[in-house]
Amino acid sequence: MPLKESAQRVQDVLRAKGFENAVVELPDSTRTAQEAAEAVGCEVAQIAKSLVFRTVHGGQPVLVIASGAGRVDEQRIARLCGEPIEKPDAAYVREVTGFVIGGVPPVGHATTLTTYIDGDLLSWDRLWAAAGHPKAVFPLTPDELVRMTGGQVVRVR
Ligand code: 5CA
Repeated sequence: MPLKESAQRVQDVLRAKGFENAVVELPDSTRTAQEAAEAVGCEVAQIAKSLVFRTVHGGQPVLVIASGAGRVDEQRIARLCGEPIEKPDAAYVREVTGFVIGGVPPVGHATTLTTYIDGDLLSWDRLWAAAGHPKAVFPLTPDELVRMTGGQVVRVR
């Protein structure tokens, strides 16, 4: 089965960056971290979820790649950004990433996003991230996540 166009775009970006991780499309929804974990059979904490924020004053997009388990402390991210942040609407997420919520991947975005990675993700051998579509994901190691995004590993909670 060929991948959906948006999932294929993620696969192409991975390959172009020199990564061999394979995007898989599942019959069930992987829209939320919980659904993704059930669909691939892993712990929710192994899901690398992509949360987009916007800095209030600078209007800059910020990507937080967080473990699917637990909440991100927005105050912590704001401190890292040096200014308050807010949760943008779905249209903004689509605009800056090029993907719909529930499918926002860690790489391959339409614009450059300042990227922070949840340090909790580094304790797993294998993670799963969204791959451009609410039914598409790909497996990766924490090391690959850091290398492919160039993100800064931080404490987010
Ligand atoms: N495919 C799954 C797991 S790989 C996934 O993408 N999960 S996620 O958690 O990374 O993406 C959903 C996130 O989008 C939510 O955690 C939430 O922060 C954000 N979100 C959901 N609804 C909205 C909305 N209406 N506006 C802005 N952000 C939203």
